[in-house]
Amino acid sequence: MTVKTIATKPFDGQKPGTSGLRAKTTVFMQPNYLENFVQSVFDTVGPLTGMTLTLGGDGRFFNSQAIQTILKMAAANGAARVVVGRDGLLSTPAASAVIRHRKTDGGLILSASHNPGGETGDFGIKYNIPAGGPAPESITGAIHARTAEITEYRILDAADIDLTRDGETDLGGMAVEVIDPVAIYAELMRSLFDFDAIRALFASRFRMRFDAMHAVTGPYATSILENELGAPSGTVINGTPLPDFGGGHPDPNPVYAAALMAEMFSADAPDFGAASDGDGDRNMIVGRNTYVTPSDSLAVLAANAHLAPGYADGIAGVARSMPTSRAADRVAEKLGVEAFATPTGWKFFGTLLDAGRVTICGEESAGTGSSHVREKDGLWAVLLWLNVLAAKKMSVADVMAEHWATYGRDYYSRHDYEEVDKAAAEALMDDLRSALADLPGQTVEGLTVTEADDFAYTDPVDGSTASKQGIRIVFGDAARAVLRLSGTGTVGATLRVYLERFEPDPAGQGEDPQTALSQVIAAVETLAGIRDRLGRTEPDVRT
Ligand code: VG1
Ligand code: CO
Repeated sequence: MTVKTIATKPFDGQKPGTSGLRAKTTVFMQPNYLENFVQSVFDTVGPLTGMTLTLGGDGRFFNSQAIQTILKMAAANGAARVVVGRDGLLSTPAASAVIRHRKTDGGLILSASHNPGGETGDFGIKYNIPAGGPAPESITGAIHARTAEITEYRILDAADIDLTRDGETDLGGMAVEVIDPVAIYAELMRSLFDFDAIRALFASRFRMRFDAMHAVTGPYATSILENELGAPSGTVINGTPLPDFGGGHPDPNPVYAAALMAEMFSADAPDFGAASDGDGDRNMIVGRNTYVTPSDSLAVLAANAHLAPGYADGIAGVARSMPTSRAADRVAEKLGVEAFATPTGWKFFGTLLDAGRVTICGEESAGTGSSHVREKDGLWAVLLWLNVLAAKKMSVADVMAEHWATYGRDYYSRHDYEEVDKAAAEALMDDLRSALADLPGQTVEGLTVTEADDFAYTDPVDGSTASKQGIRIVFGDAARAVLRLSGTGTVGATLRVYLERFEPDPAGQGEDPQTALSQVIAAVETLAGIRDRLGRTEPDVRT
């Protein structure tokens, strides 16, 4: 087998966003596109000599081909070993668990996560560091710089490796080790949760529906929930990963997981419903007739984590992304632990988790996780909820009512305007940004602006900084709106508007969130002019 050195030219825009490099699948399939990025990663974190890497993806279209290419490139770059999930599959949290458990020198995860897949969908790739988390911006910046100057990449001239069977194969002097994608992850879950209590819950009349959305969590959920915890077969639906996710949009929110929502709000609804995204790091939690907003889920899990054996000693602190509601902060205050607000994207939690400052982290985008790995973890959140329900012997609705009675309720919703004109969206943000200084004191739609800024962050552990992370408009103690542009989309721009209002009085906690937030929604419209500027009358998604 010979190593080939292939001449190449840089592609524009190989810049990792909120979570890795994402682009249309057809863009990734152009000759040299994937190869350039992978070589740039290897040049940045290498030389690979003697290194072991973890490799896997969410199974979307082009996953298998990309895995073969990366294996041959790792071998040509001198890596000692690559640990790869069987059939090229690893959920994002499982990849993080494998990196940590096997102490590999980081890994590559192939996924565009919640973005649709298939030939006409999206593909993506990211590098995770040896701690198991997404590379911080210092590394992604260096990788991007490298992509702009690359002239050649190295690849082994070899046949494809059989990844359908566990075991070890030699690839030009590098070991390719195929592992069960579920085993290490399942072992970790067993160490954190009271599986006996959850088993007893399933043995009672408790019914659950888990929608894997034809994405990577299918095998994980089937193995853990049905085979190990005794949930009846059929609990997991859409459990076979498909290259195009069955044509769906694998984003677990009330709009894209509409079928699960309909079932959970039907006369014969199960007790508990959940869904996960393309790469298994997001979760949606729904009780019978009760949708749990991700910001609330984070707060509930932080307040109740001690009920699970893995967190019985309590938690060190809680971190949330800035646009996530402040519900978790109130829990942290009551527990007497630190609370942090970071920019959007899991990579910003890494330093806090590594330093032991926080145990539980979460984002309003249906991402929750803990120090057990360095990624958000969909099935972990589902299992912690099950553990909490088993311990409290309460319904989801009752858990929420109790939580709000104790801490108050943060009405919350995110409105997404997807694939809008990029220039128009940027102009909207720029104009709002330039008006920020004049906003405090103004009264809009009956709400008075008390603070307005563009979120900037200094990491409390390593001092690194990030600016322009979202425009915040605060209306007194209770209400807040945040606007930012997505960093994961691949077409045009996506505007995210995050809306919240705090209601301490249980008598006022039973409203529909869209109604409860109507004043904030109207104020944002007046200040930002979304309808006119983006030519949209309605958001595409309301969470
Ligand atoms: C979105 C979410 C963010 C999340 C990121 C990756 O980013 O808002 O909270 O961390 O997706 O999630 P953005 O820049 O589009 O708002 V995943 O499940 O796509 O890896
Ligand atoms: Co994801």
